[in-house]
Amino acid sequence: MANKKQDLIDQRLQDLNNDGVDRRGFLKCMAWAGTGLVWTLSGGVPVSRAFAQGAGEHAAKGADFTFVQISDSHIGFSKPANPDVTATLQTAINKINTMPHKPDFLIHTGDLSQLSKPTEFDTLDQVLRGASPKQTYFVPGEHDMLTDNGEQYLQRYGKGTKGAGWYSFDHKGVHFVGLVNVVNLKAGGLGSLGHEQLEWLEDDLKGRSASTPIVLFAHIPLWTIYPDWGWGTDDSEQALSYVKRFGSVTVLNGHIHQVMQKIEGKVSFHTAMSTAFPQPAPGSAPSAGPMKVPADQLQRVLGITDVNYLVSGSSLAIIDSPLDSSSSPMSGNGGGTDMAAMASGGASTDSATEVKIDNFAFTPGAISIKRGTQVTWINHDDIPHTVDSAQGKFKSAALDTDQKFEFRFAEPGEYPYYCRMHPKMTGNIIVQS
Ligand SMILES: [Cu+2]
Repeated sequence: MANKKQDLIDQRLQDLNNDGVDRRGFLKCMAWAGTGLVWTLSGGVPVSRAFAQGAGEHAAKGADFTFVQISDSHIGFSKPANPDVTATLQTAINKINTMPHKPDFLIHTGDLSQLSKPTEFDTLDQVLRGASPKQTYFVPGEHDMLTDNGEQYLQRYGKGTKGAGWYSFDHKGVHFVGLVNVVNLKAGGLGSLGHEQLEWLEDDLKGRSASTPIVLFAHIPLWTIYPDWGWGTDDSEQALSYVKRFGSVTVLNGHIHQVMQKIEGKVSFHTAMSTAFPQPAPGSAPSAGPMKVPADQLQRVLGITDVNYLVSGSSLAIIDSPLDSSSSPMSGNGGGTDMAAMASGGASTDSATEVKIDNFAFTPGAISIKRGTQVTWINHDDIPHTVDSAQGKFKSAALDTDQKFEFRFAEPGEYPYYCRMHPKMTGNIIVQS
């Protein structure tokens, strides 16, 4: 059975590697691993081509400035998909430090930590202190919002920002906007920017010349990649409507731990690799989550994104570099990937009072219980989840692997709930009278 699933994943990878276009012909290019892409915006016509060795240096030559995006470092994660995420972040920083061109700054697009623990943020800070660019611009991921609704994140990384941590700045003629789409997520929904932030964004962009290059960055993709896994943002259309009049817009996101790109008019969308662990391609596995690859393959599916800006010619090049690019990219060769998320137990005879969290789902998803029953949720995933009442009646802490949450239902009624980190995960409890 595992082989069937493996075959499916391999096939999917192969399809994507072959034509780089998904079934809907929607994506211009999707580089799964070990490949990079140079984009050139020339006279408003975007041209993309796969880049060969050395293209990175070529693109950087003559660039007005460059910066590097890193993402999803998940400091604190220690599961089999990558037992040492601090080491791979360090490798990423080393790679940045030895680039032939020195980036002006770094952008970190969120999930700095795994569980928002002070020690995790401390470790991240310590590694980043060794980076040659001294400035890093951050936006939070849902993993940075745990325990305190992001207060600690704001104290550490959000000084001078608005709301939950959004802000803008200018660099050598380019206007950068950091957006936050991981707070106040609603049951069943996707990432969300919210009314207040959208108002601010509209105001922030107002009055800027249409010739100003714009870079938007946020954790969850600002385009709908795969809604079943929550890979999109509910109100991103509204945000994008404010940048329509600009001649060059670049949108940089993380969250999905793999490279995807799309060009729509003057807007280039791009997601970055993680420095911690890969995730499956959309729909190629039962759920999102850390994907275990053979140890010698890991650094080919982790990486950084080098963005080269030629302001004068309104030209940009985005180059994804895996941490290890020493040999050919990983391909679906049968001996390859192994879904960590699949290693879950099969059907068993649970009592109705226990709900498992497996593969980003509550199982069983809906239960009917007698009043007074205590329900226990247990997280079997390698990723933390929460159990939040949609009506505000109960709310768990972030549950790491094997951690539990219990709640006794004293009153009859219906109790829909969801995971506040992954709002597509929903469940329902019906308490009989
Ligand atoms: Cu979750």
